Amino acid sequence: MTIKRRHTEELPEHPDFLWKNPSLKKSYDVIVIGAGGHGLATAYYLAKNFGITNVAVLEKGYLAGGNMGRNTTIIRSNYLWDESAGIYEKSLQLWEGLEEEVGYEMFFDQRGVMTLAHSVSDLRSKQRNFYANAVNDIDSQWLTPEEVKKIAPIVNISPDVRYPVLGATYQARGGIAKHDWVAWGYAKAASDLGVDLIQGCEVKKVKVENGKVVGVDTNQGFISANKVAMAAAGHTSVLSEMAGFRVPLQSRPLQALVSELLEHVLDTVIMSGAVHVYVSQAHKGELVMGAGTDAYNSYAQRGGFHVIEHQLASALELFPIFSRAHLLRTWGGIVDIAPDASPILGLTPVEHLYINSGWGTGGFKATPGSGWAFADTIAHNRPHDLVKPYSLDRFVSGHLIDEHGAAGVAH
Ligand code: FAD
Ligand code: PYC
Repeated sequence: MTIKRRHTEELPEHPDFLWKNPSLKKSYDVIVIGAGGHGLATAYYLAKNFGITNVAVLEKGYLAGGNMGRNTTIIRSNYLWDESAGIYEKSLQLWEGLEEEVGYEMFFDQRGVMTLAHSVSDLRSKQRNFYANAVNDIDSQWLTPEEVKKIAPIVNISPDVRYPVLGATYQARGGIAKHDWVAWGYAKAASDLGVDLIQGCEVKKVKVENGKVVGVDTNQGFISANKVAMAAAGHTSVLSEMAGFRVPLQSRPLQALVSELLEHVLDTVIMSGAVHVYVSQAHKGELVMGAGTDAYNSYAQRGGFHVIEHQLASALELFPIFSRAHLLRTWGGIVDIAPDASPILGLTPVEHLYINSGWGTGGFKATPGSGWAFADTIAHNRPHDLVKPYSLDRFVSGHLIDEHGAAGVAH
């Protein structure tokens, strides 16, 4: 097999409605901070499922300019613990009907996700995951190296490499979607239902009176609200401090890259924690790859080039064919990571202020499920059952949900 450059038609440009800021009102029922996937999905489900349409989504930059437009779009629900199975599987089920529901193309493509095992301990931990998925009715298969090769002929399954392929889990319902289109789909649907999407509006202070949120100070002045929902991945600790409490989150750079456009060589998604790479081939033909987080905290939305270099060197061992591919661009996003690598969701110590954070390296796949369950939590002012395990209290009670092993990416 050889790798060949591809010349393809460009996808259409950004839809027009994205550039039209509606005028900001003085008061809203709900303000959502952050127009990433989670904020937009939350606003959409508030309007759609609960008829709450006096909602503003405030975004300091532009819509989906944060992690939502920077991720590698891997979707799956094959996590280890029951709590994770609950929310990620709900999310995957929503993905399965989402384009039809919101009436917008998102290029959702269930091409399967395979996670490789390279050592005896790796193999045991992946098999543990595989059995846990079976117990939770999450579809998953165990693949031998030969079966890996059959699905993805470009994988090197030689036993003579540093990290030989010993087996893999495979979730056939997993896959990818086009992240910016997902954001635009949710944005358009929310906007059509009456939600105001305000770009260039930075929240500078969360205003609290007598223990209850009353609104936010922004670069466009004070806006009052009955309820405020934080969906500002990477910046949740900053917002929480504005409201007077602290959260156990670290903000870390996570990088990814794409190659030039290539003819099709890969029909599935492949992840390898040990080799430190995950890869899929986008619809247009770029190879989309990422690695683990950089080792320091930052808000700079970029990372160290040595991380990318290391990642590509490792990738070549698994995919020798990539040695002919050219790098087109690299970028970074800032993800917020909790000590157990699971999200923090639900109520906060401030009345009517809600938190949606800590999705770390894995929140794209959770976009529909998170928005759906968060909207329900906000509408009823109590955590939805899927949200309950992810409360801030778990760092006091000790009921952690350690998903480091299933994160797919080193934290
Ligand atoms: P964001 O898009 O970051 O939205 C938060 C928004 O809040 C931003 O737009 C920001 O500008 C805004 N904001 C912050 N502070 C303020 C303020 N004070 N006022 C107003 N607005 C504010 N997940 C997966 O499931 N699969 C993957 O393959 C995957 N790959 C990834 C690869 C990379 C390189 C990165 C960076 C992330 C990846 N993720 C992946 C993780 C996923 O992207 C995130 O967990 C998820 O996008 C976070 O939720 P969000 O979309 O709402 O965040
Ligand atoms: O959570 O599956 C994941 C993932 C892959 C790459 C980054 N996150």
